[in-house]
Amino acid sequence: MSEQSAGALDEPIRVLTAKVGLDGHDRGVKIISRALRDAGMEVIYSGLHRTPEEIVATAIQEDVDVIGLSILSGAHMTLLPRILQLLKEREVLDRFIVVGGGVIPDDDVEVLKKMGVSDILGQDTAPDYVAVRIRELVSDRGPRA
Ligand code: B12
Repeated sequence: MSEQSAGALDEPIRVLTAKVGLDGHDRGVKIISRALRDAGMEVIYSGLHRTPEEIVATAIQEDVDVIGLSILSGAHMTLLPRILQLLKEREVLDRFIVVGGGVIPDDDVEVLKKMGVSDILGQDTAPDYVAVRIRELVSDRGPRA
């Protein structure tokens, strides 16, 4: 997608769904990817075992609106901050909405939100609600600069 069209709110929302590290739990991310696609979004699924560097490079290259990380390994307090740090280093933190899902304790959710993760939708979240929430976050952001 060109930089021009990425700014318009009537363009389909582009989402990178991703698995980072050794986490092999891919049922949730596949369900969410399908639900977002069914809701009219353009979804790129990273596949398993990506590095934070690969996720950031793919997000930039694919010009997505949302980076959606699915983490059930317990490594969320390492991986999510690392991704935020890489986005910051590349001066693109403001360009992306970062959301998470998986097995993430409530206390950690609060800390991660303070660090810059827009929302975390964990176990038992209805897939349809994930699509609604992502639409809401993109709409709150407004057209891209
Ligand atoms: C099924 C399962 C497995 C399957 C995975 C099959 C697969 N291909 O996915 C198998 C048997 C392979 C497995 C293996 C292991 N597992 Co396991 N597994 C589970 C289990 C029982 C269910 C996970 C699941 O599929 N849930 C159903 C899906 C639909 O839910 P979900 O992924 O949470 O997704 C939902 C939300 O989180 C959210 N969501 C998910 N992703 C995203 C992304 C975005 C962007 C958004 C917005 C939302 C979102 O939306 C989804 C819909 O509601 C959980 C326990 C549990 N209750 O979660 C343990 C669990 C995740 N496993 C665990 C462990 C420890 C392991 C093993 C290390 C065990 C071992 N010693 O071998 C291995 C690791 C394997 C690996 N390489 O990673 C632990 C993790 C502990 C932790 N995080 O601290 C858990 C929590 C069990 C426990 N209570 O101890 N596991």
